[in-house]
Amino acid sequence: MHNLKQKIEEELRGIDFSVEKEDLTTYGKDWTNFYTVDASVVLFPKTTLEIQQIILFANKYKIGIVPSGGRTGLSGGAVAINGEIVLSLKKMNKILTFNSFDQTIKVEAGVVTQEIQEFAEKQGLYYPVSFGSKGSSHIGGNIATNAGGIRVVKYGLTREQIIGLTFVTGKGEILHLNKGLLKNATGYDFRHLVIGSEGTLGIVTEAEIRLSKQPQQLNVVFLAVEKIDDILNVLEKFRKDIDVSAFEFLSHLSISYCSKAIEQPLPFKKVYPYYILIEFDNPRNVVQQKLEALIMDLYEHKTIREDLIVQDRQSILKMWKYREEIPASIASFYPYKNDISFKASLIPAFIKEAEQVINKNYPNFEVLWYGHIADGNIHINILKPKTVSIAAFKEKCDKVNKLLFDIVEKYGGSISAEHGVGLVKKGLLHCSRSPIEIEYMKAIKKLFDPNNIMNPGKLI
Ligand code: 2HG
Ligand code: ZN
Repeated sequence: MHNLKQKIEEELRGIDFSVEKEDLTTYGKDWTNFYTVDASVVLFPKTTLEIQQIILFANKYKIGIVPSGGRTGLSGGAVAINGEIVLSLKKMNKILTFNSFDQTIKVEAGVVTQEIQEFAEKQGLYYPVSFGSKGSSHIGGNIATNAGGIRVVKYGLTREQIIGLTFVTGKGEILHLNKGLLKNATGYDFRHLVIGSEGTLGIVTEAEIRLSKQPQQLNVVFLAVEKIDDILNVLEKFRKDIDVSAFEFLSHLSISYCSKAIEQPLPFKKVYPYYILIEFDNPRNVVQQKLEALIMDLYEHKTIREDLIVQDRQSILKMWKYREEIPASIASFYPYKNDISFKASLIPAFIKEAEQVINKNYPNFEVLWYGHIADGNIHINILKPKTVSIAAFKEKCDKVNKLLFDIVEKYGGSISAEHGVGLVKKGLLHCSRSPIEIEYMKAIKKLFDPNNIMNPGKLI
């Protein structure tokens, strides 16, 4: 918009902003590949009232707002491509209150996920939601995408931790949703509508979070297996006896990229097609016998080939690095990402079918398989060969993805388990949601954001 800077200076007086090119490109995008940033201005509000002012301003001039948190998203949900205002939550980064009786905290939306984990730990409590980008991602972004990560199998998604939200709608109204209550049966729960709405209905400015009991003693078991079916067999047997808090799988190619990047030698001397990382938090003396019997049984049935069991904090962190650092280790290869989910029991059947499509269509591309298999979530990353142009690579992957999503649809899966739809999967939303559902989504968006100010062009 012509004269936007001047209008901001006049009408949003006191709110920090920047039109520097470097800031526009930094704050105008997330970790997604393949988009060209085009942002008009970055605003850095410090309060809910300032955010309300910005939303009213955007409505007045019919200009879009892209909310921007830690910018670690992988679906283009926080990319400005049409000259939007970028609203960074970076300066709303305070932990506001801690209630030790209720075991809850209230935070501003720009607090980094890991800070919440560390704060909880200092209070003798636990914030279980975790993933590789926890050191940069903001809780506001986690809420906008209903972030999942590694411990969903035991503790649930971000959704399960949130008991209250302060939210400014796309019309500029300030709502206090659910007010920190555990039980509240008073009709439509807008909190849950806002969680996962990808900034398309308004902006979360504060959140009340329920903390969990600290795990008694973390243990990690690292296993090597030959087949996908073995992974599911291990899961089934483990779950009978032990309350797992994470159950991840990674293919050999995934761990080899990662081990090089983190300069940590591979955990086993021999090479195996797949590895499993299991975390559980029962005290060792309680599960020791069960664990030994279980591992023995798995060897006897040739379900596993090698094992490593670690218990001290340093070794546990080291084991987790093999999994959590995979995305960073391949970031320079323009990975074409897939983040899909199924009922966990259907995963082997899906993988077998998907592998056929992938091997046939990408005979010369490297494909990495990994993910949080116990909660049904698999990540498939296709790496761009150096000799193929970015545009040709994307075009090819987009085509193959349609075939892959047909299989996802056939197995009743989701095209986005945890990264969100954003720009990347918008055109394929119909693979997971029915036309009636999409119509309702559009109608709800209109109700909260009649001028289509909030993250326009994302999700629907
Ligand atoms: C993870 O599980 C993240 O590490 C990123 O969700 C997944 O890189 C990916 O595809
Ligand atoms: Zn993930």
